[in-house]
Amino acid sequence: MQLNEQVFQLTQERFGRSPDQCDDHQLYEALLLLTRRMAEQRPAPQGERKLYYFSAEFLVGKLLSNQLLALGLYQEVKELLAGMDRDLGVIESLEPEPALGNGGLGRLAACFLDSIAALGLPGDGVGLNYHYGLFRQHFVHNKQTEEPDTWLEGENWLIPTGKRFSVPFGGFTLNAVLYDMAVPGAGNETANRLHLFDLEEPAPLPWVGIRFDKGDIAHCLTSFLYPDDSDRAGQLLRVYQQYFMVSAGAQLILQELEERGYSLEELAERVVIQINDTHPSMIIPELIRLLTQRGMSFNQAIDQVSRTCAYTNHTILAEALEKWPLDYIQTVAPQLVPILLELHRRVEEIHHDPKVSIIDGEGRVHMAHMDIHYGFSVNGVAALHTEILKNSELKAFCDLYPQKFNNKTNGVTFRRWLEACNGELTALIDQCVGRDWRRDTTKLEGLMKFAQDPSVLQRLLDIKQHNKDRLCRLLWSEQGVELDPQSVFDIQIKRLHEYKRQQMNALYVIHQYLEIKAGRLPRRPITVLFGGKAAPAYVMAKHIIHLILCLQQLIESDPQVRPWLRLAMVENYNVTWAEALIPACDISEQISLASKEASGTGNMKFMANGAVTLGTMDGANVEIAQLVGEENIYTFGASSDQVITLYAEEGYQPLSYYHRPQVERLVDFLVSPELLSVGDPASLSTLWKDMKSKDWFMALLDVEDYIATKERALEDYEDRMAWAKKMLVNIAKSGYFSSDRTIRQYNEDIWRLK
Ligand code: 26Q
Repeated sequence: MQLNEQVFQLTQERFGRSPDQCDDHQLYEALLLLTRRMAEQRPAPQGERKLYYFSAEFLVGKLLSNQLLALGLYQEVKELLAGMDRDLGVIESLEPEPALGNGGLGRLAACFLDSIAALGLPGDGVGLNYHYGLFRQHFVHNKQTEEPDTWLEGENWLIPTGKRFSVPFGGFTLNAVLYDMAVPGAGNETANRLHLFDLEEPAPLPWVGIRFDKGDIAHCLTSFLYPDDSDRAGQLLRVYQQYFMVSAGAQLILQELEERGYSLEELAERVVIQINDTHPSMIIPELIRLLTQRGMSFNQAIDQVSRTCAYTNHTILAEALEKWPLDYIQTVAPQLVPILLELHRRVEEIHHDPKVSIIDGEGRVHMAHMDIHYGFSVNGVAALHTEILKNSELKAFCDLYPQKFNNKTNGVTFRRWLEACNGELTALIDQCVGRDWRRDTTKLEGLMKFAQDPSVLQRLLDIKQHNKDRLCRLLWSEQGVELDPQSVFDIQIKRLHEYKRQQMNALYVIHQYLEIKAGRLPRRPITVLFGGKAAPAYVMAKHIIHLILCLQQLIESDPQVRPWLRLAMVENYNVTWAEALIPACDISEQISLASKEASGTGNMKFMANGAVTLGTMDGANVEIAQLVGEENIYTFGASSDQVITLYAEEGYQPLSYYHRPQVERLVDFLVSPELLSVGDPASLSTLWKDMKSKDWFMALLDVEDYIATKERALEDYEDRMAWAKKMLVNIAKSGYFSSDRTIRQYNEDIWRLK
């Protein structure tokens, strides 16, 4: 049946009317149902080995366009709608964004699923179906508030599978109900699955905001991603979530193994499990438990599991490395305790170094240590990050198992992060180098031929302007924020974290504010945009949001400053906002303290969309700098070696930097009468004191270099043709950062699927 006939039939059946009589919501629903069914009907890719990608987060973003593109229906649907005077963009804007992730780790998992499917590899995701996501962010009195994100209302992308697995907790048992999202491969006829487990009887909305009964596991386990873990109940809930995900996932794997006609002894040959950070690490003892329960010897089970599991590390921040007290596991999944003790004992027997122990002297289980001992691969997510893991953070392990360590520099899917979000740039690229870059993104290098071509350079500038205009309209209609599209757009969008140093960017804004107040105007108006959520219990990150929002209010209400400097923080930053912000960006802020940002992936998306990076030599910025050359990136700040030495010698003293005259007045502005008049004095002064006395992520160390470098970038921006050339080089060299490349490397070195 033709597509238009199918749509007709659907709307008739469901709404009793023809498509052109439907409102946008009805058309959205009809397209969702049609697309979901077509994706669901695609066969899975075949192979002798199958990958299961376990992750606490899958930040998939809106799916309608994505699925239509992958199914090859995008153009047809667009034209069908246009024929009825309707716009696919408007219809898709009605889709709620699935709230199944927080930041880079979750978005990476989504890009990986997209690439795995596009490469036709058999690989499914495994995670949880959070009913209210992380939270929906609002700003009230210049502070973040949190509300449940009710993305599941109405029709959605979940396909009920009818599969159920029973998960035994200490003292009670719950059924895990399986829902799937189809992941159709772009350019082929197959589809993988994202498996999301849920409770049988999930709770209705929480009482107030995001507060709920954390002890009511049977109804609240899948309510939120990363529930507040500032108390014991919250920490236990996270362990319950993790065990629920891996126990049900492990049972699914063994069921599918059997259905494919293989024996348990073939597990390692037929299955590979990628553990995305340590949240799914309990899959190791759980699989050992299930295998021994089915009659395999303990030694054999360990051997199978160790040859099946591979671990990806995404952080070196000590506080983000999970260590769960053994008594939590005793409460949540007591059946794992003897297994963990035995895994630990075997390590102790051979290695006498407490640095590599699984269970430490305080009875805490180091999840990453277990993964490294009982997995066959450990990878970092950018070259520098992997080197730091090998040479310092995990050196003791690397000495034991050098062959396990490998690097897989992150990547992003260009189908979403260029083709879908930046149609005009895509069309220009097609004109310049043809369409083949979709298959092999390194073909974007063909753009280098046009580095001196004024008409191509001018078109790059025009497209950027067009995207800035579009963003301005959206910010105005959605959030009532009015911006100047002729200004320079300087954008920092990412999770709120001290190491990412949004506070250092705020100090730049203060610098620029004071300059304008003193009558020294910038060459062109500057717009600084922020977006990001602070974890509900992360107090310092909330103080930083408060600072940014206070600065926004101060600047907005100052007629002397407002024409020259604007600041806006996007409310409830998410994938959908990123898709509008990234194509509109001139300067991409990637300013983490060197050594702390494992990779970053936003940096790659910005680059592919013609933004120029202003960044430290951290994470994948290092690789970006190598690729584009120093004239096409603005780097500054202490090197990772210097930072690592400073920490080791406890040699950083913020006060000595604070007392520099240029720095002191910026920091003191936090408690100036101007800012105190719009903000909460307690919050501002806490941040002010912390910056002077602790400044754990060394914003004051780099702030002067940062300001000077940003000023240089803004100066260079005025030579529009020279700047356009930098944009072109960035786009041309971005092909390396395609997640298709990353996935090919995972497959060649770790998964070996075909
Ligand atoms: C830790 C302890 C207890 C509970 C939760 C957590 C926790 C939660 C979320 C730890 C880490 C995360 C998220 C991490 C994350 O998003 N990491 C990012 O991963 C990206 C993909 O590799 C990298 O590009 C980023 O550099 C890295 O910050």
